[in-house]
Amino acid sequence: MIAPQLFVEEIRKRGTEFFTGVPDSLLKSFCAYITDSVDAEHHIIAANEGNAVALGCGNYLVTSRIPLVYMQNSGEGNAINPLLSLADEDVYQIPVLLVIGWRGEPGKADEPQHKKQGKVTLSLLEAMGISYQVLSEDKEEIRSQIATAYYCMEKNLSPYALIVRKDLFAEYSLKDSKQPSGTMSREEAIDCIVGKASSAAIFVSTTGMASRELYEIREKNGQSHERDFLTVGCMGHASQIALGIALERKDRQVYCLDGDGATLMHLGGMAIIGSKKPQNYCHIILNNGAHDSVGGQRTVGRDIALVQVALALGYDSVVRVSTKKELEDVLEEKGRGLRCIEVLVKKGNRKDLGRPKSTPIENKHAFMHYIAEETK
Ligand SMILES: Cc1ncc(C[n+]2csc(CCOP(=O)(O)OP(=O)(O)O)c2C)c(N)n1
Repeated sequence: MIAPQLFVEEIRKRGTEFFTGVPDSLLKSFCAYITDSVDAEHHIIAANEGNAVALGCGNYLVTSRIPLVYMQNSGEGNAINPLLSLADEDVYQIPVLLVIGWRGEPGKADEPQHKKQGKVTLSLLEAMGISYQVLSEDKEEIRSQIATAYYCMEKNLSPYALIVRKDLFAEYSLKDSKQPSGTMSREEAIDCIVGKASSAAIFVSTTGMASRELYEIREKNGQSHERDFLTVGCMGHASQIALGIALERKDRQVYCLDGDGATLMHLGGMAIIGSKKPQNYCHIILNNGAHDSVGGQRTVGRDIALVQVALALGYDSVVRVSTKKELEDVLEEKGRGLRCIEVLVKKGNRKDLGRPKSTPIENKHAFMHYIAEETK
């Protein structure tokens, strides 16, 4: 294992002073260390990985120093466009050091959504013409890998990737791990929403713990999972999956259980929801001010007025709640049209939280079968 301090110091020695990205569980210690050791002007947790590449490029344009952009390999997709049409050596020639967490590395056990991404992580870089190395566990070798990366970036003026395997970084805990305000856990809030919803309501839940919690709540209640679409991958898109469903099935109430990080990742989707105004759509944003599922790194979710954004984008009714009683009361109100309910929740999850026992394909079949039977 490698101390994140050692890695970051080695990078800084080569002139990098700007860090941005979207957190990943494999990069948890690395993210915690830069949060503690880099000032807030020079470490920015971006809304999505494409934004992070662009932000890094902006910094380069005025400093000529190579920025570091970190991400989970799931974020490669978001980053492709700015990597190929901005930073690429055939376009603006901007060197960017990518640090990519390799979930789903072939041969290692992981969730289905990570397995596919893990399989294509390196070949996606190859297709983009981005050179890379998989980081070694040996300190001296890492130093020489970093030296090679900087040599290539400076010579070719193009991005370069360092790939991080599971358990590469030694444990480092964030010094400031303050809890944001909130009385309920995310799981308690979901339990309450499921309890108040009609048995025919459809749920689309976001990436990370929220989907796992929804699954476990159904198990606990002895309910089936067929009304739930668990968005296990594809972070930031649950609200649009729910929109696609809600527009076609106006006879059913559709709840989107979103996270603040996921909402911010593709915030533009809310404008489309607001413009379509599905009256059967309830957008619930479980706001813990953090990317809780991958280590609790801060989002700006608690610094901005998400419900005011929803209102400005055309939602009919918006409300922010922080207690179970407030949440129960708003869920009981009827006839509110397109709604956005922001629920302030605490960070953290149950330590013994399980994972769905059925596969995404089984879930999809059960969901589609249930909806089709209902229409008959
Ligand atoms: C495109 C992409 N980037 C990053 C990730 C890694 N990831 C999974 S869940 C998560 C955090 C989600 O945060 P939020 O929506 O606020 O929900 P919370 O975990 O706080 O409940 C992240 C960053 C991912 N799955 N996909």
